[in-house]
Amino acid sequence: MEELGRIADWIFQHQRQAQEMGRVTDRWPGLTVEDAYRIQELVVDRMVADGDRVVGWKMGLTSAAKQRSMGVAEPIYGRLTAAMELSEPVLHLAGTIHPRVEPELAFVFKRSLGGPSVRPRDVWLATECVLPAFEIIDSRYQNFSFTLIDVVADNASGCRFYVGDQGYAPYAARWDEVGVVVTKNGEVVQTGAGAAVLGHPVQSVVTLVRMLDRIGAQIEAGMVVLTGGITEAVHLAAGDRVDIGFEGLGTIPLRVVT
Ligand code: OOG
Ligand code: MG
Repeated sequence: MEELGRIADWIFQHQRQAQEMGRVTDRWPGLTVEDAYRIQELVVDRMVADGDRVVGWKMGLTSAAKQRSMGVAEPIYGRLTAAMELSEPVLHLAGTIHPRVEPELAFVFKRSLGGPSVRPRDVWLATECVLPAFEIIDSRYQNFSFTLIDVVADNASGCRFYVGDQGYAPYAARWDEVGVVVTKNGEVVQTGAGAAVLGHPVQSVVTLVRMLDRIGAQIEAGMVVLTGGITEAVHLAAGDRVDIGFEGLGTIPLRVVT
């Protein structure tokens, strides 16, 4: 639909210029969730036309705590591109609006994975490794405030992500039992465990694959999937030092600079 393309243009401009915007659902009432995912796809098409490349998927709102705090009652997915990936754990605030960081577990795939009836063991067979990671979310909506349709259209608040250097075999840990401690400027600000993500992060991948199947998409070999924030997102400001510790799997030190 032509209208969806116009909405995508509008969101794309705000994302590119890191500019806050009003809710899509206020400006264009009557959009469905399916429309919102289509808009998201069209926005990412524009990034790709600009020279970017899709490298994976992200799941969001996979924990009860996050659903409650954002006022959205179901998991969502978004698209990850090459330009979003940080090569070192340093966030430059230029090009962001009001960024927050979330500890996440990333899955990297050696084989494609799709279909309506994927099970956890199909996920493990297709997984090359699991890695500690973080995501920087930065909703383009004023006050980080949105409905399900708004946040889906805005690529699930995707902004940047970083995947640690050390990957672990799928069976190297009980991913639901991995504890996470987030320290900001020396103070513990969040704690959690892998189980916060739909009971077990593998369930997040299962859910993603089922959602993708509805639009005829899948996880491709070589892709990365962020399974969803393990704790509430932590606000970031210039000069912050945030240590994201994954029990027994190392700590990622994030620095925030202007
Ligand atoms: C939506 C994106 C949430 C996660 O991991 O839960 C997300 C938002 O809270 O802005 O990426
Ligand atoms: Mg996230």
